[in-house]
Amino acid sequence: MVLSFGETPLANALLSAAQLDQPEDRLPLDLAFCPSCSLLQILETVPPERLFRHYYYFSSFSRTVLQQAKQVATRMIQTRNLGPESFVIEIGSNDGYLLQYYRRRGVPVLGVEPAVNVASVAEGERGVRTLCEFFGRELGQRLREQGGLADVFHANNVLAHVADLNGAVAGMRSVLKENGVAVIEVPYVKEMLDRCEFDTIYHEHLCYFSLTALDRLFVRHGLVIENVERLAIHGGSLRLFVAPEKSARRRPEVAALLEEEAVWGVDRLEAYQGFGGRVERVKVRLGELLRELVGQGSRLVAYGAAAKGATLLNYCGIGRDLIEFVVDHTTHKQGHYMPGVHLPIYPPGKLLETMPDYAILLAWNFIDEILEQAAEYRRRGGRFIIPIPEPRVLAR
Ligand code: JHZ
Repeated sequence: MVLSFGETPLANALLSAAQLDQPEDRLPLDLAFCPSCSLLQILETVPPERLFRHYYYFSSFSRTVLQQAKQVATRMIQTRNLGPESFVIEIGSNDGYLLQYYRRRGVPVLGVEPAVNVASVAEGERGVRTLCEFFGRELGQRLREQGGLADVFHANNVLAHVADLNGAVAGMRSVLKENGVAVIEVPYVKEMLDRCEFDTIYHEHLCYFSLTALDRLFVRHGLVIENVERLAIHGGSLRLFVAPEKSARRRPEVAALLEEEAVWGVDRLEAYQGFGGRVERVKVRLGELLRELVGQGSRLVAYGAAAKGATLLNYCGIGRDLIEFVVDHTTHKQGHYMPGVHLPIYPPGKLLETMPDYAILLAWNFIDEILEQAAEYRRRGGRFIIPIPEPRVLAR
């Protein structure tokens, strides 16, 4: 065991006003390390049907996410010479934020997205053909039998959510062409530890990946990590290029990062043990800072009704006694309440209407984009608090 958050509500289980006085489920959230596969993981598996059939997270609400999606699609189309004869699959394809860029260039696509409300936006608003199902061994096999083999297979921020990881990777192997490539993005565990990004831990995220753990996973299914890139998105991610064993050529970058991980002790418990203490210190310091500001008569709110915000607010005990509301520009989240702490979610315009003194940036991973949007709030004297890795008030 590395860290225990006790019992917490589900991070994306936003509440309607009518649900506020109904009992809310709280489930254990404990982080543990497995020395035999060197995987950091939580111990509770919430049934995926419950987490993902109706979802509040729409990838297209971030400009950064869209820019990155467009770049990677353009790059894959160019480097792989993709055209009308090619085929691209994405699992966890959300609202079609990525596949739309292939589709616009005439490359046939298929999204797989279990959230009914999100898949319907992909189909209806972006014309992205989407299977509203969970991807796994069986669906991979079925697509293969139907002849739907992929030149490119994307899985962005989805592996951590999958309970049957081996099933999903076996399914991926089934649908990949022999010369196809899977492009996989995952938040990087090393960055989570180094930058104390403890709030990215919640029930949806079952695993926190190192390259070492992923390498062991793919090898088991006849797949090889050919290349790895570091991305800044979501607090620091890895982008892997994975290919079937026979066609794969491993680049030196992979061996170099595996070596780096061996040096920091990726497969030893000691590399993870100090994390719990550092997380506890953030909780204490953030609580002290907020109480001090409120004690001085300041008014506080939060920016970004992110899932990670739910972990942070609930774990740190930041509720209505300290902050007034949360703003978020996702229209689907507005009018709802954050789980556990029951803070109401409003559109960002509420910042200028009410001019609170401080806004805690819960979506710290989009700091540049959000500061740009909130330029007027800052110009009028509003200030941001960045909670991690060390709680601090941002300079004006
Ligand atoms: P954001 C999500 O986590 C969900 P979350 C998921 N579980 C996952 O794996 C990770 O991403 C990687 C809002 N916002 O992306 C939009 C603004 O209001 O950090 C979002 O509600 N204004 C699949 O939920 C929230 O902030 C803005 O300008 O922790 C950001 O949520 C921008 C850019 C965002 O992820």
